[in-house]
Amino acid sequence: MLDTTRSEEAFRIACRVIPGGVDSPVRAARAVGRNPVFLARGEGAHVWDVDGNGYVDYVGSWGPLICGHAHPAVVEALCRAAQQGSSFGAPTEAETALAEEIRRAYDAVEMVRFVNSGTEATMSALRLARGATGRDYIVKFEGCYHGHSDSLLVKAGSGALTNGNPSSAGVPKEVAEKTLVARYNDSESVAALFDQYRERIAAVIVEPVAGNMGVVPPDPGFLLDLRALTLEQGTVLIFDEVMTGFRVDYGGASRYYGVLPDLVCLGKVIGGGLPLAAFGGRADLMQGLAPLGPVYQAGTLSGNPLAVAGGLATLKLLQEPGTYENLFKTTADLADGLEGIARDCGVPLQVNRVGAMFSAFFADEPVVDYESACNADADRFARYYRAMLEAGVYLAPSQFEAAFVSTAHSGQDIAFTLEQAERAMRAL
Ligand code: KE4
Repeated sequence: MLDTTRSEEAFRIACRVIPGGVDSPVRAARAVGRNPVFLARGEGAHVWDVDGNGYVDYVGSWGPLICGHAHPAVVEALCRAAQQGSSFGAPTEAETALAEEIRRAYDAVEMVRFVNSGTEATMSALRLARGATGRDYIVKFEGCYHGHSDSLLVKAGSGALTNGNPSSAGVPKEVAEKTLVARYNDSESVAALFDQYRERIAAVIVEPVAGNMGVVPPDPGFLLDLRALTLEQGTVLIFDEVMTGFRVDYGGASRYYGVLPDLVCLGKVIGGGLPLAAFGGRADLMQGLAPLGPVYQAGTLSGNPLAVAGGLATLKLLQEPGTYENLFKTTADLADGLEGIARDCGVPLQVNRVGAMFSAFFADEPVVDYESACNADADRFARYYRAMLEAGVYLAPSQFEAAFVSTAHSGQDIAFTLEQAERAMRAL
């Protein structure tokens, strides 16, 4: 039995001063029937909680730590930057360097603006699209999550879905009704909205690989259909690559699937574990931003030197030869291993994987959209989650989240994980 005495005490104290004891709802682990463990340290592919229990980590801070915790090159870059000062609120050459690296990696990106979170990136990209087109309606997809700005907390995934409130309270009706919801992997549902709201839709925003209903890859042709429909209608196509960016390919899902959006939102990996995100794309759109254009967007800590240093160090590591081949092989070995174990144990399991992210759904049928994701057995997942945590494997505490592999995950880590998964599945 895992001794989590100190975590329980820490959680009790936190709950007195932080709502739910957490600064982000998914961390509360309410859907998996236990209190969260409080983490104290991370190194490579491993984390340790305040009771000293060690775990192989597949959350990686929800995606940013693609090179593992406390990578020496990232720590060194952060220390070096910190010694020069933590923030200036003025332009720095490092921001330009990171912007140029993103432009080099992303075929769709001509200009970039840095912000502090994925929420800010998607919120700003939508405002830019509305400003550029003069239109108010936007299209998102059921089960996709793009952060917690008002327009996007409609039929959202991730924690909103996990906690059973995909459409949040507190969003004015007038705002929510401008958000049209289509079905992921269903181009017809998008075409129908375009027919109904002809030339009134400013933007379509999509996770090119859905990660917030669990991992659901795009059907062949789905992204191309969105590209064709939006081009025809003069609608801005926004790829939300906050999760997939630099994770499914160094050029993101955009390069992986060969579809160019008008705008792309990035986050997580590009900050290397510090608060940094970005939106970028066509120069003619991006030049609509203040101080050049009429669309206002700003941020005290945007492009923060420490976060930029973390991002530059991380992207440098990702450019090392063989990095993505190894990441994808490690992910495939784990995903294939889980499928094999489930088959041997007679447990219905669907493992969706793209690049270095995957989800194991306790489901009889393939998970190809929001509806089939919701049919997965969340209770069985909860039992699996608790068994894996007890065994020293740290997973995202929700069936509707992705698991993330890093360059730090070793063959030994994968073997250990599969051993524990077999024990857990035999007891399900
Ligand atoms: P942040 O505002 O949390 O930095 O990013 C929002 C966001 C935007 N777009 C996508 C595709 C995302 O996955 C996210 C955030 N992802 C969640 C995990 N599914 C963050 C974890 C959390 O909410 O605590």
